[in-house]
Amino acid sequence: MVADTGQVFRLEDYRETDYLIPETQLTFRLSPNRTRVIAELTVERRQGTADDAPLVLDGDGLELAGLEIDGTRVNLDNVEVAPDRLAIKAPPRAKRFKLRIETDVDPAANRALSGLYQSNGVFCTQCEAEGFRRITYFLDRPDLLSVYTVRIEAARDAAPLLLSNGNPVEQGDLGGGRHFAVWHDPHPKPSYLFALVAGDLGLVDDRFTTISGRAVALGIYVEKGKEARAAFAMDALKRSMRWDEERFGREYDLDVFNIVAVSDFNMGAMENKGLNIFNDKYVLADKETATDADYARIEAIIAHEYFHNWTGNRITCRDWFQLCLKEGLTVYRDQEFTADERSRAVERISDVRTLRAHQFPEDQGPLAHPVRPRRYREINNFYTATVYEKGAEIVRMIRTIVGEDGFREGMDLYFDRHDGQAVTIEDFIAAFEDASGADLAQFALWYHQAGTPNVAVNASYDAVAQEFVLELEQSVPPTPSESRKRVMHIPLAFGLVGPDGQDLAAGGETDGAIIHLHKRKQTVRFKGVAERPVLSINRGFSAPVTLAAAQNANDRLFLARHDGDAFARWEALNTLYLETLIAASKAAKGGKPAKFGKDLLVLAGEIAADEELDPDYRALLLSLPSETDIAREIGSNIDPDAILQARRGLAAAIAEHNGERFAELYAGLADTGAYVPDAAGSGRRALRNTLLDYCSAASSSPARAAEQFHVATNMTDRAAALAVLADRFAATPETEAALSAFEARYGSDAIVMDKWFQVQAMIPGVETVERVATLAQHRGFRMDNPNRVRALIGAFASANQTAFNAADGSGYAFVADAILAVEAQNPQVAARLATAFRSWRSLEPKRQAKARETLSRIAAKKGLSRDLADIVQRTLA
Ligand code: B3K
Ligand code: ZN
Repeated sequence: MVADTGQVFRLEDYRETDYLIPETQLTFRLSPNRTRVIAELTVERRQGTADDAPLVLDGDGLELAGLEIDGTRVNLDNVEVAPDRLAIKAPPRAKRFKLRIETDVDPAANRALSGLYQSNGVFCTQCEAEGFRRITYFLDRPDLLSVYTVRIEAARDAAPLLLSNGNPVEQGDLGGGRHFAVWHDPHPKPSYLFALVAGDLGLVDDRFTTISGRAVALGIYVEKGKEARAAFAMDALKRSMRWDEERFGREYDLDVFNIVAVSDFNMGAMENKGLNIFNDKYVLADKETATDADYARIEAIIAHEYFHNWTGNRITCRDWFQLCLKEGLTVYRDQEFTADERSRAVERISDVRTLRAHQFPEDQGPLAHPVRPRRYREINNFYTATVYEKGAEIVRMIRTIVGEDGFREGMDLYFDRHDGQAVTIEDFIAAFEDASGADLAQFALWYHQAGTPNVAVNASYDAVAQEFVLELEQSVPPTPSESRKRVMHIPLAFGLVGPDGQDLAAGGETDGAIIHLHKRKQTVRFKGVAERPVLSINRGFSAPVTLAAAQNANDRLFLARHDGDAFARWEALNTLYLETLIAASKAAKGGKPAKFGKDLLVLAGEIAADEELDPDYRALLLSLPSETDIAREIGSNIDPDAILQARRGLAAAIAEHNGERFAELYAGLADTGAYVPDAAGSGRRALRNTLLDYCSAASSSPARAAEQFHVATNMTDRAAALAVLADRFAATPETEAALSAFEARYGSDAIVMDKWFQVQAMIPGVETVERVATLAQHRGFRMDNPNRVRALIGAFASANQTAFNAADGSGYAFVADAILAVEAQNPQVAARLATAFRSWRSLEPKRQAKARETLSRIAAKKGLSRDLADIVQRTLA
C-alpha cells in the first residue's frame, strides 16, 4: 500500500523523459509466491539529454534481485535502490545500452489487484494506471512507448495457457513439468497496456476477417465449464469489430484478439493491447443467470475495450492529465455503437440518466474537477464520471458544432496525424479545427472548467408583433478547482412546437435548430410566428447543463405528449415527475399528505398503453426519478425519508388511477416466445416489469410479484420480481421464501449471488443496516473481492438513501468500518467506496453532523493509503 505523502502532481510540470526504451524484453518465471521477472531494456539517450543525466525508473514495493548494464553487473554504489525507485546515477554515455533488471514479486499475496496477481489461481495483470511499476522498474508513464517481447515460463499443469500482448511467436517444453511461450507485440505501447495471463481456462474461439482481408483468431477465455456463457460476448465482439470499420474506418491490427475473464478485478475491464482482461461479470451471460441489463452492459463494455484499440492504444495519452482523451472519446464511441445496435432514443435517455446520477453530483460536490484535471495526488481517483461521461458529452458537442461530416473528417485527421503517438487534448481539438475550420477556443473551456453550467431560459410571445423571444443567461457555479468561471460556448438544440405538435420552421438568429450560447446573456428573436409555440430546448440533451426554464405544467404536459424529439419528450415528463415529487416531499417533511394532479396520472396511463411507442421507450417514460435524482434536484437540507415517502406516494397514485389497465397490460405482455436479449425482447420485459412494480405499489399483497418470481423462465423476470418483493414487501414470508429459493438455486455462483446481496442492500429503511452487517458475515461474501464489496457495501452506500443516511448515523458508521477493512487489502476499491459520502453537505443538519463525524474518524486514522486519504480529505475540505 502506498502511504500518503501529500505529494501533488501538476499538469504544468510535464517534461519529456531523458531516456527512451524502444525495446522491452520481459521474462516471467511464474510461481505463486515468488515470480522472477527479468526485464531486458534497450535504453536510448534522447537527443539533447545532458551527459550526466541520471536514469530514474519508477517502482512500487519492488525488491531488486539483479542489475546489469551491457552484460556487466552494476556496482550498486552508483545506484540508488528503493522499493519505489531505481536511480542509475551515471548511465553509459553511449547512444544505446542494454539494461537488465531482475525483480522478485509475490502474485499470490497481491490483494490490491494491481500489478501481477492471482485470481482463482490464474496469474493475471492490471497495469493501468501505475501497476507496471509493481512488476519491474521502468519509465512507467504513458508517453514512453516501447515494443515488447514477452517470454512466460510456468508449470504446465497449473498453467497450460500462457498469454501476453501481440502475436504468439514460439512455445515449447522446459522439462520438469514446465513450459514456455513467447509473444511479440509489434505496436509500440506504453507500459500501462502490458498484460500477461497464465492459468487453466476454458476457451471459446472464433474468427473475424477484417475489411482488408486480415484473418484474426478470436479467443475468449473463461473458467472451465462456463464456456457456453461466453457466446454472447463473442457475438458482441464481432459486431464491435465490424462497426468500428463501418462507422470510423478503423480496422484491427494483430493476428489474434484475446479476452480473458477473471473473478477478482478492480473495475469493469481493461483494454491491454490484443489481450483485454475482463471482470467475469462483464463476459458471462445466459438467460438463467444474466438480466437484460447485464447483457446490455456486456455488449457495451466489450465494445468499449475493443474501441480503445484505436482510441487509447494506437493513439494514447501524453500524461494522465489527458485521460479523457481516451476515455471520454471511447465512451462516446461505445454509446454510438449501442445507439446503432439497439435504440438511439433509449440509449440517449439512459446515458443522460447515468450522467445525472453519477457525474452531476460529482460536479456539484467537493470532488468536482475539470474533465482534464490540472492536479492530482492519486491518479486512480480520477477514473471518474466526469472524465468518462462528461468527457463523452464534450465529444458529442463537438459533433453537434462541426456537424456529422466535419466530425468524421476531424476524427480521420486525428487518426492520420497521431497514429503511434502519445498526445494531448489540444491535439484532439486541433484536428477538428483544422478539418472543419471551426474555432473551438471558447468551447475548449469544457475541458478546463469544472462545474455543471446552468442556463436560465425565459421565453415570451408577443401576439401583436408575432414575435417569439428567448432570453438566455448562463452561469457556472464555483468549484474547488476554480472559484471564478469564464463564459462558455453552449450548443442548445431546440424546437418551437406549434399547437398541432409540429415544429415551426426555426428561422431567427440560430444555426439551423441550434442556439450557440457564447455570451453570458443572449437574446434570440423569432419573427413571423403566427401562434404561441411551446419551447422545447436542449433537445437530445445537446449540452450537459441544468436548465432553469420557467415553463408551466400545461406546456410540459403538451411536450410530454407531442415533442417530436424523443429525448425532449421524455425530459418533459421527467421534469413533471420531479416537480411533483419535490412538492410531495416538502409536504411529507411537514407531515402533510401529498396531493397529486390528475393530469399526470392520466398521461401515465395513456403512455403505458400507447402501441405506437416502443415498449422500452414506454418503460423509460413510466420510470419515476430515483430517490437520488429527487435529492439532487432538491439540492439542500435533504431528508431522505420524506423523499422515499413522496416517491412511494406518487407511484401508488399512478397505479391506483390506472389499476385495471396496468394489470391487463401486464398480463398481455407475458413471455411467449424464446428468450432473446435484444432491444425488442428486453424492451417488452422492461415494460412488463415496470408495470409489475406499479401494480405492486397499489397493492398490499406480494402475490403477483411472488408468482412472477416462481414461474419466471429467465433471470430478468426473476430478478425484477425479487427486487419488487424486497423493495415493497421486505418483511413478508413471500419475500423470505423467494430469497431462500434464490440462494438455494444460485448459492455456488458468485456473480449471480451478487444480485442477491445487492437486492437486500437496497431495501429501504434503517433496519437494512443490520441486515447488511449480517450479510457481510455470509459464507458467500468476501471483503477481498471487489464484486462482492460493490454488490453489498457499494449498493448500500450509493443507492440506499434511507439506510445509508439513517438519522442515527449507523449507516455511515457501518460503511466507514467496511471502507477501512477493504483498504487494508485494496486501497483503490476502498477509495471508490468512500466517494459515497460526496453529497454529505446537501443533507439536513443532523445527518450532516453524523457524516462529518464519520469522515473525520476515517481521516484521523494513522497510515491511510494515498488513495483513501485523497478522497476523504477532499470530501471534508
Ligand atoms: N482503462 C480502464 C480503466 C483503468 C482504471 C485504472 N484505475 C478501463 C476502461 O476505461 O476501459
Ligand atoms: Zn475506457
